[in-house]
This record gives sequence, structure tokens and C-alpha cells, in this order.
Amino acid sequence: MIPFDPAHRKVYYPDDRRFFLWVRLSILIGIAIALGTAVAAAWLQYALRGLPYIPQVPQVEPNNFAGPHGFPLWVRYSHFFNFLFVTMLIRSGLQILYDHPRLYFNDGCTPGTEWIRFTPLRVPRDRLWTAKDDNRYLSPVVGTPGYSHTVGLARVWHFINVHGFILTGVIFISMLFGSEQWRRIVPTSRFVLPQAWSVWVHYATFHLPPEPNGYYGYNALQQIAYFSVVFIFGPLAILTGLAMSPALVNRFPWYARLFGGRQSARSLHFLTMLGFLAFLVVHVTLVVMTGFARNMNHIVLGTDTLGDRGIWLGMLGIGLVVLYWIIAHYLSWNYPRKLQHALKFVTYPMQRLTLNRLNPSQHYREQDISPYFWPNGKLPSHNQHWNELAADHFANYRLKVGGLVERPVELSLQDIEALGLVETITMHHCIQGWTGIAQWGGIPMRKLIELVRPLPQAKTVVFYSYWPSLFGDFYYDTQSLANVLKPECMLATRMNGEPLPLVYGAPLRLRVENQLGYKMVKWIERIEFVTSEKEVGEGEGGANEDHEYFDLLPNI
Ligand SMILES: Nc1nc2c(c(=O)[nH]1)N[C@H]1C(S)=C(S)[C@@H](COP(=O)(O)O)O[C@H]1N2
Ligand SMILES: [Mo]
Repeated sequence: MIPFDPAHRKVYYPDDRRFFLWVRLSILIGIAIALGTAVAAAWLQYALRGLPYIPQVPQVEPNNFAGPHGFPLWVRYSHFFNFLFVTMLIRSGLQILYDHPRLYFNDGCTPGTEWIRFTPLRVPRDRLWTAKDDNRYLSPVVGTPGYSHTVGLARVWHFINVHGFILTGVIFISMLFGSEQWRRIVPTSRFVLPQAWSVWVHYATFHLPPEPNGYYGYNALQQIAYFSVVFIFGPLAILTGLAMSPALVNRFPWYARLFGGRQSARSLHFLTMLGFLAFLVVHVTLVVMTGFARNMNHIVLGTDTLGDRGIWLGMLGIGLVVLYWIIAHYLSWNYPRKLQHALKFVTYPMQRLTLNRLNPSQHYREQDISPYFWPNGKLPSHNQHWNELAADHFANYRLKVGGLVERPVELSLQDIEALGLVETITMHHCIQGWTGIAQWGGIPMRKLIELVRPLPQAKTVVFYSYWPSLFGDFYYDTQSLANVLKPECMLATRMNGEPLPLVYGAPLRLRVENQLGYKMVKWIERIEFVTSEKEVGEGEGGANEDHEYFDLLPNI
């Protein structure tokens, strides 16, 4: 247990740390029916006709076996690194999931419509319940970095490790097709399905099918399982992961629809993870049951021998993976700032070349507007000045715009709207994982920039809020001048055709559609043009970047 001071303890180690899992009944019934049918069919066949015949794999003579066999060095290393990266992706992924512990198939994330939930709490409707209130604690034994409100660092591990995962996959698949090894896992025989069924009948009725020596070949079900993991789960995890990028989805909304929507993509991403986990459990069980020492020698040493060296070296490998989890936990809690910067180093060059260049262009229709929209951030209701302004509907509000500009201004809400009110219907992506579609009315940031004329050295725009963030400092965030000049970046005064509600940021909030929600400051008090985000706060680019290690450039 990390020694937290009381303020941090409240955030990272809350009193309510209960584990809870709820799954929609219809989904449980669906799974039970599907599994039950497959098992029942197997038993029926066994009862009526006995165990189906599975052709013996020809007894292999190692010296004259013609097909691809054995486990070359690259297979063994890919196997190890894949295990290392996948487990870290699962651990950090669970931590991200626990920041919004509900999964949906609708993009509005309406409470009560989730199909699975990892929180015992129902969303109260009689008081303000923000998405951050809904966050759950995850034990560091299961998640990286563990505890609660650690999505910033969880993303660091997720996005750094995904590079390793993809690289391993690319090397493995290239080598697979660069050699004859692909024949081992790509089903080419038309008998593979019926044979896989026969193997299933064996397993489902608690029989072991005649076991081929894995050094030379696999049984049909095994081949299909390996094929699925490599060619279906892997790519699906990557593609559904991409479907959660605000920059990508706001440029190409059809991409998320390929998966049935943005939340459906998030659900599929989770289900793919379950697929990997289920595979892992079955795979390890069968490795142990069908000749543990020999199987371990295959994959660890690359030999078809019977000694126990493979077991010991394999255990050492697993130990290294666990050590990696422990080191990740240690680094997260001792060098979080360094990790945050490491992510910049790893992902920003690519983001700048690709995702960050995409111009938001969403065209949702009015009927797409979400019936519910999760609020986030605490209302500035303890700020006397804001309260007074709110009391007469912000008639006395003056937005102050200054810093490195030729013409500092103070603008009332009418002045702002007079710059040319426009409306867009867009999808909001919160770092926690939830989304919502709403119509926003306001003025493009471009208009304000034309009015105040930033000096040439002004490269960054700072938005200050009336109210503190999670740890008590004032909420602010920054944008590059280049990004606020993109289409659909606006200062919003209206939501869904009404003046901006208090909860959603009245009198004024930012909308930047190609990035995550925390960049969109609500309850804006003033705007300042500066040379760099380094001059403000702790210099990371915003309150969340300073204190929660979120990224400066969240296109993903
Ligand atoms: N001032 C301020 N602005 C803020 C926040 C906050 O805590 N304080 N939270 C941010 C986050 S994390 C999100 S997701 C969006 C939520 O906007 P919504 O309440 O309209 O959904 O506001 C952003 N702007
Ligand atoms: Mo957010």
C-alpha cells in the first residue's frame, strides 16, 4: 500500500472499494443457450453414436517428416513477447475500463442501458452524479497502475505496450508467411470444421482426443483456435481500439459505425480481451494436461525432448513477466511525470503525422442527439463571483481575452454570439470511455482570433475556468493555436438549442472535437494567448495534465 496523504488517499484509495459485477440477464441467457446447445449436441452424439473417429496423425519420424515443424527461435521469442505485451495490455486496459465501469451498445451511454457493469452503484437521478464520481477502484494486483483515478498512467502503459504488441505481431506474421510455418495454423483442409467438431465432442464429454505431437502438427480445433487468436482477435483488438480515437472517429464517423458504433467498438474491444483471456486459460490447461514437460520444451527450448529444463526456463519467463508488472507499478507511483513524458516521446511523432492532421467533420442528425449526456467536473457553486453571475443569467458576464494579442477584449455573451453563432452536432469522447452526442451552438474560435489578432509569438491558447479540478487547483487547459483554428472548434454558449445549462459549463465552454473531453474547459472565466503551455501551471498543458498525467495531445 502506497503511503498517501489524506487528499490523495481520498482520490486514489476511496472508502468504497467493493468489487462488483453485473451482467444483463438476456446476455447471460444467450451465452448459456449457445454453450448449452454445443455441449448438449456433443453429449447427444456421444450417447447415440459414441465418440467420433479422429484420424490418427501419422506417427512422425523426425528424420523424414516433410511438413513445417518445430519451433524456430522467432516463434519462441514472439510467444514470450506476445505474452508480455498482451498481459500488460489487459492490466492497463482493465484500469482504463474501471474509470468508467460500464459498457454499452449505444453512443449516448444512458445509465441503465449498459449490458455489463463493474460497479454496485446505480446512477442517482435526484442529484448531480458526474462521470468522475462513477469511477471505481481496481486492486494493483489486477490493474496497472492500480487504485482509482489512474487512467492517465494506465493509458501510458496501454499505448506504449501496444507498440510492442503490434511489432511482435508484424514480425510473427511476416516470418510465418516468409517460411512454411503458416501451414501449421492456417486451416487449408476442407475437413477442418467437421474434424474440429469431432474434437469438441471429445472435450465436451470429458475425453481427450488422440493427441498429435504439437511439434509436428495440431488437431483441428487447436488449429482453429490458434488461427483465431492470431488472425481475428489480434486485428480486431487493434481495429476496435482505433475506433475509440476522437480524432479518427470525428473525421470518419463511418469507421466507428463499422463496429456498430463507438460504444459497441469499446464493448467489442473488451470482448476481444475476454477472448484472449479465455484462450489463455484453455491453452495453459491443455499444455499442462497433454505432456507438460515435452510441450514446454517445444516452445521454450525448441526441442522435442522430455527433460524438465523447458519447465524451469518457462517459469523463469513467467517470472520476468510478473516482474515487469511490478516494475510498471513501481514506476507509475514513483516516476509518473517521467512516464507521462515517455508517452509523448513514443506517440507524438506518429500522432502529428497522422491523427492530428485530420480535420473534424461530423454530421450527426438531430435524431442522433443522446437522451442523456454524462456531466463531468464539479460545478463552481462555491465561487461567489460565478454564483452572482449565474443569479442573473450571466447578464454581467464578461469574457476577458488577453495575453499576447494586439487587441485585448472583454466580451459579453451577446458580443460573443454577435461574432456569428453556428451550430454543430458532434460526439463527445471522454478519456474515461463514455461518449455522448449533442448539438453545440457558439462561435468558431477562428472568429475570436480574427478579433483579437494574436502576436506572431503567440502559439498557445489558455482557457481558465472558474473552478478547481480534482486536487483543488484551478481548472485550465491549453490548445495549440493551430488546433483551435481547425473546423468545429468553438466557444459554445448553447447546448441542444438552449442556453448552456449550468452543469454543462455555463456561461461558456470550449468544444474541440478532435480531442478528448478534458481539453474542453467548462465555465470559462478568461482566455489568454501565450508562447507555450510551459509558462502555465506546472507546464504540462492543463490541470489534468499537471495532476493526473493526462496527455497534452489526446487524439487517441
Ligand atoms: N472547468 C472544468 N471543465 C471541464 C472539466 C472540469 O472538471 N472542470 N471536466 C472535463 C471533462 S473530463 C469532460 S469529459 C468534459 C465533460 O463535459 P460535459 O459535462 O458537458 O459532459 O468537461 C471537461 N471540462
Ligand atoms: Mo473527461
